[in-house]
Order: sequence, then structure tokens, then C-alpha cells
Amino acid sequence: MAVDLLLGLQWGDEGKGKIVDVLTSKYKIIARFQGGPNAGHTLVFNGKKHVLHTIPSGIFHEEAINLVGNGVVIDPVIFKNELTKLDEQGVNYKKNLLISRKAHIILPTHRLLDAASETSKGKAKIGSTLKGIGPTYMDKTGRNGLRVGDLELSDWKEKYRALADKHESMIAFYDVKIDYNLEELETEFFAAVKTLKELTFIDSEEFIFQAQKAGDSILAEGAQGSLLDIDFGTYPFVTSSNTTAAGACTGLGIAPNKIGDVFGIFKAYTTRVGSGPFPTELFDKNGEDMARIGNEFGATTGRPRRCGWLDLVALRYACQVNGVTQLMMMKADVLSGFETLKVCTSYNYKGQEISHLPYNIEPENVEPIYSDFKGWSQDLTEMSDASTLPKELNDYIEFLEKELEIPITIVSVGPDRKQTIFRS
Ligand code: 2SA
Ligand code: MG
Repeated sequence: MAVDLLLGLQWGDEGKGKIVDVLTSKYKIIARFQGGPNAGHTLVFNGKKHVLHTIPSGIFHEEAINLVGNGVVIDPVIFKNELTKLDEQGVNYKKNLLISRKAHIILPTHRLLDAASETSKGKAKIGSTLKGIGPTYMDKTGRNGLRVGDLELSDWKEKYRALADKHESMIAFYDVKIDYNLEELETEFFAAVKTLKELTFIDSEEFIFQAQKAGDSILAEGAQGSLLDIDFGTYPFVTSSNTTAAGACTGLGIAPNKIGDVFGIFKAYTTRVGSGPFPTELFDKNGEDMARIGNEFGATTGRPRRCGWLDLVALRYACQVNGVTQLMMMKADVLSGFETLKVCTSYNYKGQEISHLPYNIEPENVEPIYSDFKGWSQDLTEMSDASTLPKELNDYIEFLEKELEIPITIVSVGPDRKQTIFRS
């Protein structure tokens, strides 16, 4: 059976967690394939908000198996905190949470290296989440990393020590002031590794292969967004993994010809947290309203998110790179009350109108060209049927469908599981 993918098409925070949760009842297995605790997937149901970082968003459904794939990087300390929160909710994860032996471990010193690297860059910093993501993937590709499977070996602490010692000398090399007490960090880390080892480690690519063979339905859950992809994003202001569809192949061991539907999640407007270019960013009241009404703060770091109009040039690019088959539009409710909505349909790129994403989208090169749409004033948050949506919103949706040539099958009108409108 083919594996379906669910991916963010913008700069993250599109609402992937909510949609995975909504769709989970249709799938037997939910699998994360990249990223790590830099992600913040927010789920709201029964009046409660839950934020997941490393654990797949299917964990609240008893019957679903949740797999942390080989492409993910795991911080045992953050993972343990996530488990504690699940314990408090009475979620029994012992049987249905599986971890790939090939997933890499984030060491305390990876976090310190992240901080040192960011500090040393000054104003040019990436605006990372400081979770050690970049340094951990660097050790993975540099062939130095510590993997989950290593924790089952008797000499893993020696491997840990050698790597942590090397990191300490690298921190010194950065020549910036980073305060830390490694002994304390390590006590916390080793305790968390002990907790992690109580979970089930598996050869996940074999597990996925056998599940496919048995006809089990699988949903691969992406983290961050396509424009943060290490290859296709706004480099260097990106994360350190492939957030696009190909990342699901390498991050889980899915053969490319075994991909089924690709669900592309996007906000009805655009947000970005961290540094880097953002052509449709707003610095006016409209942007402030989006941030306030949309409660646009990072789910992991609490940082305010930058807001702007929908960028169709970037969205088209993300649909192409991912092979999106169905679109899901989030946070439509946030746009209620805006008199006029703008959608960027092309760029003025060094004096020439273009409709593809160029190599450089820094503000000095790119100026968005907009189409205007009449807004709507109705509150959408109580709506549950597509037939009740305002005409102006339907016009907006139909315009996007026509431009992107992909159906929008879900419109989300609030954070709750229930605030989801199906259009097909
Ligand atoms: P990193 O930490 O090395 O992956 O950071 C590199 C860039 O990737 C961005 N990034 C994100 N952007 C949006 N959402 C993310 N997750 C959290 C959330 C973010 C938060 O769900 O809100 O709480 O701040 C996420 N993770 C990484 C990051 O901002 C850098 O631009
Ligand atoms: Mg998020």
C-alpha cells in the first residue's frame, strides 16, 4: 500500500499537527521522517492544547502506531519531557511508540554548539531554535553521530565522551561567551537516555516495508516547511533537513514509487519565524492584526512570528517540488474582518515580471505583484459545512485552486479538531 505524505508548504507552523490528528483515524501508522525538537506541533481537542516536538501527532489515538523515523534527530531530554506530559494526560504510549535505531541523538554539546554558532554570526544569525539541530545533522553527514541503536551497545558512553569532548574544543574555537555547566547537562542527559531506553527501538525501514506489504495505511508527517528545506529553501536561512517529499523517502526508507497522496498544508496567509527573506512580509496594521488574531508565536520558542500575505509564487514552487495532490488551507478564520486581501501572484524581479521562485529572493531583488480580493466579515469559527462559507472566501479558494491546479480539500476555521471543513 502506498504511503501518504503530509507536508508544510511555507516556512513551518502551517498547522500540520492539527491535520495529522484529524486524519489519524484513517491511518494505522503515523511516522515522522525529519527534524526534531525544533518542531512544535499543536493539537487542540476537548478544550485542551497539546504541543508535540518529536513525537508524531497520532499519539493521542490509541489504535495508531507512532514511529519516529531514521531521519529524525532526538534530544532525549526533550523527549522525556514530552513523555511526562503524555503520562499526565493518561496517554499510554508504551506499546504504540516506536523509535528507529538509525535516528541520531542530539547531545547537550550539540545545543551548545548551536548557540555558539548563532552568537558568532551576530546579526547574520539564522534565528535557529537553539535545539542543536544544525550541529546534530552536521555530525550525521560528517559520519560522527551517535545513533539510537548505539545506546544498545555496551561502549556507547565512550563514543558519547569522544564526541562531547570534540564538541567542547569546537565551542572554544568559536571564541564567544557561552555559559554552561556540562556536568549538570550530562546528569540530565544520562537520566533521559535511561527513560528513552525503556521504549521500543526498531529497524524502522524493515518495519515500514513489512507494514506496506501487509497493506497497512501509513501517513508520513513532515515538520517545518518546504521553504526551510536544506536544498530547496531560502538557504542559508533554512533548517538542516529535507522537509520536502523526498525527505520522507530517505527519512523512513520509503521507495519513491510507493508514495501515494501528498497533502500540502498552507496558511491562508504566510508566516515566518527566524531570519531570512520573506517577500510578502507586512510591517503595517494588517501584519499586526494577523499576528494578534492568529496568535502567531513559536510553539517551541515562543518567538513572535513575522506575518504577510499569501505568496503564490512560493506556494506554486512548494507544490511542484513536493508533487502535492491535495491542498489544505489553514487559519482561514484569521482573515475574517480584513476589508481587502492580497495574494502575490508574481514577482517584479530586477525589473522583470516572473512567476517562478528565483535563486535570490532578498528584498533588493524581489518586489511582490499582488491581486486584490474582497474580504468577508463573517466569523467562520462555528462553521462546519462548506456550503455555509462566505462567497468571498469561496472566491479566494477557487482562485487558488485554479492557479495551483490542485483541489483544496480541507479548510480549517480554528485550532480545534472539530473546526475542520471538508470540501470533498
Ligand atoms: P533550526 O532550529 O536549526 O531548525 O532553525 C533553522 C531555521 O528553521 C526555522 N524553524 C522553524 N520555523 C517555524 N517553526 C518551527 N518550529 C517551531 C514552531 C518554532 C518556534 O512550531 O513554532 O517555536 O520558534 C521551526 N523550527 C525551525 C527556524 O526559525 C530557523 O529559521
Ligand atoms: Mg509549529
